[in-house]
Order: sequence, then structure tokens, then C-alpha cells
Amino acid sequence: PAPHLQSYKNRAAKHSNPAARALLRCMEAKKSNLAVSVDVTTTKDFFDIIEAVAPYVCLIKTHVDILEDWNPGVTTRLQHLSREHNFLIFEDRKFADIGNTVALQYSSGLYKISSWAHIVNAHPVPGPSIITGLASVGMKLQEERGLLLLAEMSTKGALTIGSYTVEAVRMAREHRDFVIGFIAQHRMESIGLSGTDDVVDEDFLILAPGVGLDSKGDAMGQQYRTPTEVVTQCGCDVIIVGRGIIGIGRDIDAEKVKEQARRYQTAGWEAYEKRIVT
Ligand code: S5P
Repeated sequence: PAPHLQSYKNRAAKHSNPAARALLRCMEAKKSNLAVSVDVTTTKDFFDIIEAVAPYVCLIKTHVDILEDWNPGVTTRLQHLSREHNFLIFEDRKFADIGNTVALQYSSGLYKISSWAHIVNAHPVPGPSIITGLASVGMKLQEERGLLLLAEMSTKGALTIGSYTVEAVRMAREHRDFVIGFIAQHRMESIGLSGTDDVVDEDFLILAPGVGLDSKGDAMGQQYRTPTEVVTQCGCDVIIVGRGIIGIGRDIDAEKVKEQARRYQTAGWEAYEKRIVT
């Protein structure tokens, strides 16, 4: 059966990339396909949220460059929490430059992303060299590292459609050792690629942002769908939730955040259980 009809557990046992394996194992162990996007600007809020949601998530998604008081201790503490609470770390850096530049942005600078983020993502717009650039850093480390390509975006009017998405999938297929999947809104099979190549042992993870239970969008083009639409109907594997869980107010209410995380975890898992056949 196609990957999305199989359990996370079965897929974990077969996957060739260590980061994908670790994520799938964690999803199975915690019964969670929930990634929380911690889009806040102070390290206090950042860790208050992570500590509140940690038991309910398989993945924490960060934008470390929006933290006003970032310091190297932040990523040390984040890695510690990742081990303690069993979740992976995804820095949503959206690389988009030539191979040489993205390799430097991934390995160096203030953030040294490759030293702590299990997963990063990249826009396919520069072509395959963006993958080889990032792989020249990530694949050299003896660590669990993987890359997601942004094949589709969640925003109104996004240009990630048609042949762009098709070519993104083609690029990923050429680099299956490092590219573990896509940021997308649907499984790629559902956009007309299935059967065009030898895809027998292919298992790309689909991580879908733009998920909300109470809202259809924001004032800046974001569009939300429910976990049922995303996971059961569109075959995505991980739901990425930001403001639906962390809220939009100024003060973080850890109890509310926890309650919402639990709610999305349950919704995501039930949507997955409705989908799998093995
Ligand atoms: O197409 C996309 C890709 C990404 S990675 N649409 C998105 O919204 N994202 C990210 O997901 C975005 O950068 C943000 O961090 C998160 C969605 O946040 P929310 O508050 O709208 O749930």
C-alpha cells in the first residue's frame, strides 16, 4: 500500500533516512502527529510554550531569527528538552539561495543551524543545487539530519502550483538520501505523479502548515484547514500548528496552551487512525 495507508510504525521500520526514522518512531511512541510552531519573540515565551506542549508533540518548529534575546544557550536548552521529552527540532529557515550560500547559512553564522536542527526546509526555486549545497553540510554530520522541500505553500495566491510542485517532487526523488519529504498541502500522489516513476520504496513525509480548528485564516493571507481535511482527506502526515495553539495575545497562558496542544494532538491522531489500513 501507499505510504500514507501504512502506520507510522511500519514506515519507521523501513525508512532509510535517520531523521525520518526518528520522527516516525517518535510519532508512534507519543501518538502524536502534531508539530507546534513556536513563533514568539522572547526566549521566555519560547521555553514556556515548549515546556507546556512537549508531552503532546513529535516536533517543535522554530524561527530562531525572530527571538530578540537569542543566545547560544537557547539551542543548548532546546536540544536538552528535545532529548528529555522525545521530540525533534525543525528550524523553519526556508533556504532559497545558491548551494554555496545555503551551505554557509546552514552551518555557520550566529545560529549554526546544522548543529542542532534535525530538520530544515528549502524552497526548490534555485533548482537541485540547493539540495546538494545543504546535503554537503547535513550528510557529513554523524547525526539525524533531513531536508524538506516547500512544494506547496498555505497562503492565498501562492505560486507553488502546477509544474513548480511537480518539479519539486522530481528534485526530491533525485536526492532521497537527504530529502525526507515536503512542506505541502496534499500528498504528492494526489497531484498526479503516482505511477510516473519507479516509486515502490519511496516514502516522503508530508508536513502541512495552515492548520486550525477555530479559524479559516488571518488578515495576511494565511489559510487554515482542519486536521481531518489535512490528514484524513489530503493524506498529510504531520500537522503544523502555530497560533491555533500558542494564541495571538501578548501573554502566554501555559494552561491554555497545554489544553489546545492536547486538543490538536487528539484531532490529528484520530484523523490519522481513520486513514491507515496497515
Ligand atoms: O506554506 C507555509 C509554509 C510554512 S513553513 N505556510 C506556513 O504557514 N508556514 C509556517 O507555518 C509559517 O512560517 C508559520 O511559522 C507556521 C504557521 O503558523 P500559524 O500561526 O498560521 O499556524
